[in-house]
Amino acid sequence: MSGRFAPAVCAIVLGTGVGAGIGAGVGVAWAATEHVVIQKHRSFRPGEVTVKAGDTVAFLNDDFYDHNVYSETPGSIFNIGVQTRGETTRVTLEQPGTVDILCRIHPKMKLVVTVE
Ligand SMILES: [Cu+2]
Repeated sequence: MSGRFAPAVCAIVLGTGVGAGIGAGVGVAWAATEHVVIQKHRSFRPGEVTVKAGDTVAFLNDDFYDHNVYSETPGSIFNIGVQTRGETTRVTLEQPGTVDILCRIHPKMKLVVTVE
């Protein structure tokens, strides 16, 4: 099919996508994905995650200890502060690249997020 007709095809696909999204209780079909990373036994689980730019990582502290997740990777700098057990904090990563995520309280904790 030539490029001339592509817009009409796109419109049909988008229309279907929105309908499906509403049916599923999601605002839009192409909404960012949420990736859950659990903090357990003083480590991140999983220890490596690959996400798309604009996706959200939800940090859940499921440990007996407080944690303080942060990153000093340029373009993805954040510090979510101290999390007590059961707390979830969400961070949206917009900048493509490799993001090193650490815990201020436990220096051995390390998570690598690849943002595509
Ligand atoms: Cu920690």
